[in-house]
Amino acid sequence: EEGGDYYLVDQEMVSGALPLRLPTQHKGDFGHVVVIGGTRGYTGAAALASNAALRGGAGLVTAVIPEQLYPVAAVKLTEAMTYPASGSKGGGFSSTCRASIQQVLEKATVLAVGPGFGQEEETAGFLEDLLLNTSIPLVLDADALNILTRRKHLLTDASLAEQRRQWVLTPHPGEMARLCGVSISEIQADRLGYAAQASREWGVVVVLKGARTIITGPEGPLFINPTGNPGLASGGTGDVLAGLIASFRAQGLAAEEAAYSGAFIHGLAADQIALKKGTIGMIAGDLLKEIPVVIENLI
Ligand code: NPW
Ligand code: AMP
Ligand code: MG
Repeated sequence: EEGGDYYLVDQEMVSGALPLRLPTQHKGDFGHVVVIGGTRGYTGAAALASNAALRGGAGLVTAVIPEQLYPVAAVKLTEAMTYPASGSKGGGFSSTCRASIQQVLEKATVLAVGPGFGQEEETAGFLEDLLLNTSIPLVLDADALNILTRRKHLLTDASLAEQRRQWVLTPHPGEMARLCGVSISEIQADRLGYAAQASREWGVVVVLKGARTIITGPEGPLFINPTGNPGLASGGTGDVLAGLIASFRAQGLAAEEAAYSGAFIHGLAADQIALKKGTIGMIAGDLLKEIPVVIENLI
């Protein structure tokens, strides 16, 4: 591996990063995660990310959903708040979205954008408008990453360099292949190399998912997450991870710390479930209830 060492994420690093709760603290002390996603066919992704943010300990969570789908999301989510964004005709996010959600953005500690976000041209316009006009810390996942593939300047323009220091990108190998313009097998053959290069070139924290997730920031070092198992190979588990990383970010962890703590706890939740119920038929929603138990055992 070019450029130096890597470390395994371990329990000590994660427990050292996690916030302790004092007896008098209230929900305002634990950050407000705003999840932006959940288009037609994918409202579950936004719900999973939102609930993961709550299970990770965030004080408040709001899911921003295109207005046509807002009632669906409001039924799915109880503890998380929901907020409609002005939609496009097709039910996706539109170029007028940012103005329509200004009130929510003002309250956000961190944004998690991408789970079930869609990648229509209008949606891409909204994401660009958002990225150009906010300095809020971001977790960018799924469709947000596919849009970045088409609007690469958002990852390379020097004018956004300062904001990008607050971004965590969470690609799976397919998304990483699109972002880097190579095949999935090329990514998998040099996971450490591609993660390091992307992180350095774009000045962001990269979480390259898949068995043995890699986490790295622009200044290094590289971390490898040892937790997790093939029970995670089912729809929605990545959406849970995005919400969990956003949760830790909202509670004051630095981008890199939130990223490796999220990956470690997400995998450990899957490992605990596997001990009790095996890996086959594990679903993303199973992780949600396990996350608080894992955190409790770590701190
Ligand atoms: P293959 O098949 O090997 O060529 P996409 P998506 C590859 C939402 N969801 N190792 C693999 O390629 C998401 O949030 C909503 C190697 C695979 O076929 C997004 O918005 C849900 N390869 C949207 O759906 C639940 C790997 O990538 C391809 C790999 C689309 O996201 C599901 C798939 O990637 C989903 O989360 C690995 N470890 N992992 C809901 N309930 O609402 C992935 N690949 O085409 O980007 O599609 O990830 O399903
Ligand atoms: P996504 O593809 O976005 O839904 O994300 C899938 C999540 O499951 C990521 O956190 C992956 O690291 C994790 N995952 C998938 N397959 C495995 C595996 N075989 N071993 C460990 N983690 C996995
Ligand atoms: Mg995903």
